[in-house]
Amino acid sequence: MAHRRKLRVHLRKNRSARTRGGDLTRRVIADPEAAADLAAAERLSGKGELSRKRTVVVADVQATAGAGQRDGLGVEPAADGSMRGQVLHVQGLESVVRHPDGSTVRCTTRRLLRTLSTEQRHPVAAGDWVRFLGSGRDGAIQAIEPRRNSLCRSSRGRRHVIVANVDQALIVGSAACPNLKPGLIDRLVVAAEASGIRPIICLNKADLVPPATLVPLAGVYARMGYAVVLSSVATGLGIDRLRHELRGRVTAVVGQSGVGKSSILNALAPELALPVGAVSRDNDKGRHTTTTARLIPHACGGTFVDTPGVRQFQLWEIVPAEVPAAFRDLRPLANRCRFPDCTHTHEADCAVKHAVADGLLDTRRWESCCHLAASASGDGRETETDD
Ligand SMILES: Nc1nc2c(ncn2[C@@H]2O[C@H](COP(=O)(O)OP(=O)(O)O)[C@@H](O)[C@H]2O)c(=O)[nH]1
Ligand SMILES: [Mg+2]
Ligand SMILES: [Zn+2]
Repeated sequence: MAHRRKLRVHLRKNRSARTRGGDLTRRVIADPEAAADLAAAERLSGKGELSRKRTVVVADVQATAGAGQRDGLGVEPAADGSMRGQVLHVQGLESVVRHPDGSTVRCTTRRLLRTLSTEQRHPVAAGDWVRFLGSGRDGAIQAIEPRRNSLCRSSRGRRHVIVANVDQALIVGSAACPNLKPGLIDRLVVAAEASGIRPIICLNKADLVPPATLVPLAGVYARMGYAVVLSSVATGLGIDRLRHELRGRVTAVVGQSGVGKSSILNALAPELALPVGAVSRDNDKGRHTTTTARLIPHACGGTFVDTPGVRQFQLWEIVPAEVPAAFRDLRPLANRCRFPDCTHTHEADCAVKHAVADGLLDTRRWESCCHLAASASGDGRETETDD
C-alpha cells in the first residue's frame, strides 16, 4: 500500500551549523598569536557548513482510503510500530490524535516534519491522517498522509489549513422559521463543490409546511444528482436517512442559525447534548471568528466538524470564475455559449439564457449563478450565511 520514494527537501536555516565558532573574539584576545591561524582556517561558504538540502524517504500512502480504513478500523501497527490515526484537534504544538481503539493520544510532531513545513503555520491540521508512535496518552507524529481536500484560510501570505479531509457537507435549510433561502443553499453548494466536498442538502422543519411545497426545490437538487433529505426533528422524518448518509464520514454541518443544525445533531447522536435554540457566540458579526477546528466522533460511527467559520462557510473562498462550474445543471450548457468567457448575462448566443427561455434550466438557478459570480469576492467574507 505504501510506496516509498526519496525526496530532496530544503531545510530551514536553523538546521545548519554555523560556519565559524561564535567565540572568535574571545579566543583572539586570549591568544593573539593564534589569530593568523584562525583567519587562514576560516572557510567562507554561501551554503554554510552543510548543504541546506537533505534527502528523506517518504511513504506515499494511497489517498483514496476505503470507508473502513478511513475510520481506522482494524489497522495494525506498521513495521516501525507506528499506528494510523486521525487528528481531531490541534492545540499549539500538540495534536490530539484518535487511536484506532477509540482512545485519544496527545502527540508532538517529529522535528523533521516541522522543518519541512515552511509554507504553513503548522504542518498538522485537524482531519489529517497521520502515523504516530507512542502508547497511552503521549505520542509523536511521524508522517502525515496526503490530504484529499482542505479548507484553507490565508493569513499574512501563508496558507492556513483549517481542516483537512472533510468528506461531505450537510447543508441545512429550514422550510419555515427562518424561511427557506434557496439562494443561500446554492451558495453553500458552490462552496462545497469548489472544495471537492460532497454536498448533502437537508430541508429541515418539514413539519411546519405542507410537504408538497418542498418538492419543487428538492427536485431541482435531486435531478442534479445530489442527496436531498426532507427532515423534521419534531416528527423524526428523515432522521434515519441522515444517519445513513453520515455514517463513517467526516461531515461539516452548515447553514444559517436557527434552521435546526444542533437539533439534528442531537437527534442523530444524543450523547452530544448540544444546546438547542442557542445563538452561538460566533454568530455575532464583527467578532473574531475562531478558526480552530475540532472533529467530534459520534456514536453513529462518523465525525462532525465543529468550526464556527466552517459552520457559516465564512472562510470558504469562492472565486467568481469557478461559480458556473460549480452549478451542475448549468455547467454543460455553458460550454455551448458563443463566447468562452460568457457571463450568461448580456451576451448574444448564450446557451444558458436559451435554456432558461426554453424552460430547460430553472430560472432561479440561473439568477443565483449570476448573483454569486457577481458577488463572489476573494476574501470569502461574502459567504457569510446569516442574513
Ligand atoms: N418545528 C420544528 N422545529 C425545529 C426543528 N428542528 C429544530 N427546531 C427548532 O428550531 C430552533 C432552532 O434549532 P437549533 O437546533 O438550535 O438550530 P441551529 O441554530 O441551526 O443549531 C429550536 O427552537 C428547535 O427546537 C424541526 O424539525 N421542526
Ligand atoms: Mg446550533
Ligand atoms: Zn452564456
